[in-house]
Amino acid sequence: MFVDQVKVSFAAGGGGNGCLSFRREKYIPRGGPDGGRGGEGGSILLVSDSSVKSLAYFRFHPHIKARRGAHGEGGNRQGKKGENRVFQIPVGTIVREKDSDTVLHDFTAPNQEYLVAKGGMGGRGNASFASSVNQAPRRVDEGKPGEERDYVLELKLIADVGLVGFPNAGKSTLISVISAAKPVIADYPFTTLVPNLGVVDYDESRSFVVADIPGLIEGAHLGQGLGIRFLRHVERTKVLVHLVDISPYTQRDPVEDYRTVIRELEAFDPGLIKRPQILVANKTDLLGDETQRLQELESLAAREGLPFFPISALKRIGTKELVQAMARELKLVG
Ligand SMILES: Nc1nc2c(ncn2[C@@H]2O[C@H](COP(=O)(O)OP(=O)(O)OP(=O)(O)O)[C@@H](O)[C@H]2O)c(=O)[nH]1
Ligand SMILES: [Mg+2]
Repeated sequence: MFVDQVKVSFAAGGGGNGCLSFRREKYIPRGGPDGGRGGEGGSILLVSDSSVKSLAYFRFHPHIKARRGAHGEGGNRQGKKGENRVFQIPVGTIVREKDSDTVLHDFTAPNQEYLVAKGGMGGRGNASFASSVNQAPRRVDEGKPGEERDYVLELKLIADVGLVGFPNAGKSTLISVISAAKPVIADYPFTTLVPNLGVVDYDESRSFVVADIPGLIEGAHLGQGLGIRFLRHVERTKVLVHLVDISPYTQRDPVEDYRTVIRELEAFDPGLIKRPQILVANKTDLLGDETQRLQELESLAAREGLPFFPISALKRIGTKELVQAMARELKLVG
C-alpha cells in the first residue's frame, strides 16, 4: 500500500525515579545512602532507508510509544534505560509538527537520522545528594516525562524530472523506455496508481531521476479521477515533461488537453507552471494523415516558448532526443 501522508503521535518513555535507600550491612551500624538513579526513558528515532517506499506502517500504527526507564535501586544501581525505537522511512520524507507548515526535518538522502521524541532523564537517587553536611539525605528526584509530540510525515519523492499529462498519454511507457523502471502499462486510464521513479543513465558518468505519476483529468483539483494529491511528487522536480496524446483516437483536442493539465497544475501550486517545461506530443505513430493535430500543438509550443518534441514512446522514435533535451534543461550538458 502506497501511503504518502500520515499523522503520527510519538510518546517517548519517561525516566525512572531515583531510589531512596541506605546500605544495611552486618557490623556497619549506619550505612550511607545508596539509592541509584532512574534509567533514562526510550527515545524515538526515524532513519531514512532507500528500500522503504511508503509510510504505510504509520497508517496502521499512528501512536508510537517507547518504554520508560526503570527506577533506580539500592546498592547504587542505576535503573535500566528504556529501549530506543527506530523506524525506517522512505527517502524524501518531510517531518512537520501537526498544524504547522514549518519543516523540522527533510530526509534528502539515505541513512539520515532524526530524533522525533526524546526520552525523559532518570531522577537522581538519594546517594547523589550526600554531602559533608548531609550524610543521610532522604531526597530523591522523580524521572522526567518523555517528549510527546504530534507530527505529520509527508513523502515527496526526490526526482529531477516529473512526467505529467492525461491518463493514457504514455507516461509510464516513456519511463519504461528511457530508464530501467518497469511500471504497469495498459490501454486504460489510471493504470498508474502510485508514483514510480526511474533512473535515466544519460552517459557513463551522468544520470538523473524521472518520476512518473498518475494521470490528471479536468477537475482533478476537485477530486476527479485520482485527484491532484500525487502532484506533491513533482513539487521537488526541476523540470516538467508534459506528455500530450496526439493520436486521433482520443477524440480530444491536444491543445485543450494541454490547457486542462496546466490548469490542474496551477490549482495545485501556481509555482509548478513557472518551472521549465518540455512539451511532448506522444503517439505520433498513430497520426496518419491527421497532421494538423500535431501542427496545432507545435504552434502552441512556439507561442509559449516551450521546447517541443514529437515522439512515439512505444516505437522509441524521438526518445533519445527527448532525453538529451531533459539533460540540457537540467544543465547536465551544454
Ligand atoms: N501507438 C502508441 N501507443 C502508445 C504510445 N505510448 C503509449 N502507448 C499506449 O498507450 C497506452 C497507455 O500507456 P501508459 O504508458 O500506460 O499511459 P500513462 O500515461 O502511464 O497512463 P496512466 O498511468 O493511466 O496515467 C498503452 O496501451 C500504451 O501501449 C505510442 O507512442 N504509440
Ligand atoms: Mg501510467
